[in-house]
Amino acid sequence: MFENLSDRLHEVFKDLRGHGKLTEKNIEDAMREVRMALLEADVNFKVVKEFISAVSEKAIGQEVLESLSPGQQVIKVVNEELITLLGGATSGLDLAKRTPAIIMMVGLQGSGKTTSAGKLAKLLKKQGRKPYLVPADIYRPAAIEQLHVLGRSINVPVHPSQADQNPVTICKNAVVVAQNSTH
Ligand SMILES: Nc1nc2c(ncn2[C@@H]2O[C@H](COP(=O)(O)OP(=O)(O)O)[C@@H](O)[C@H]2O)c(=O)[nH]1
Ligand SMILES: [Mg+2]
Repeated sequence: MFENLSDRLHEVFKDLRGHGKLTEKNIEDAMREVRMALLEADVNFKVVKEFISAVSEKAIGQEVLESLSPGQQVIKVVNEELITLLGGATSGLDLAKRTPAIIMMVGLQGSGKTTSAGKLAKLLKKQGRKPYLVPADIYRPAAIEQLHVLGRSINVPVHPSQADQNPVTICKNAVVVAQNSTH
């Protein structure tokens, strides 16, 4: 998202070389681009509205730092506000307690569980762990197949769940498979 935003802001500020203050007009143009980038990333419109007003308030009248272009400076403010919005502190996954460590993804249909499971598996694999993906959504058509496709693309094994099985049974069986696996 930041790369996309950088390009957009570069366009907005390309005529504004050198230093000076960020003006209301610059900010307004930049905020239009920020708003579009956030909405395109599926951020809730109310959150976007509050976010834009917080960033505008912070950015208007700021001296442009010697080392930054006005566009970069706005990106900096946006970045700082995004960190505030998402919560400044992050904590890692606590996977050390038991083997296999189990992560259950819970959420409404279409909220991004399968996609996030794939991303997590890829990350954990990179960290030297041995993820095992377990599709347990027997309701959404092709949800199981979707995880298999993802698993193949990141080279992570996927449990052979069947849509006519009970999700609890699927998960219990999968834990046993993971316990006995040497992959
Ligand atoms: N823009 C965006 N789309 C996403 C993200 N995560 C998932 N999606 C898309 O949202 C749709 C539903 O995601 P999926 O992982 O299948 O959701 P699930 O039903 O909870 O498993 C798919 O079209 C995904 O490509 C994300 O972080 N950003
Ligand atoms: Mg899914």
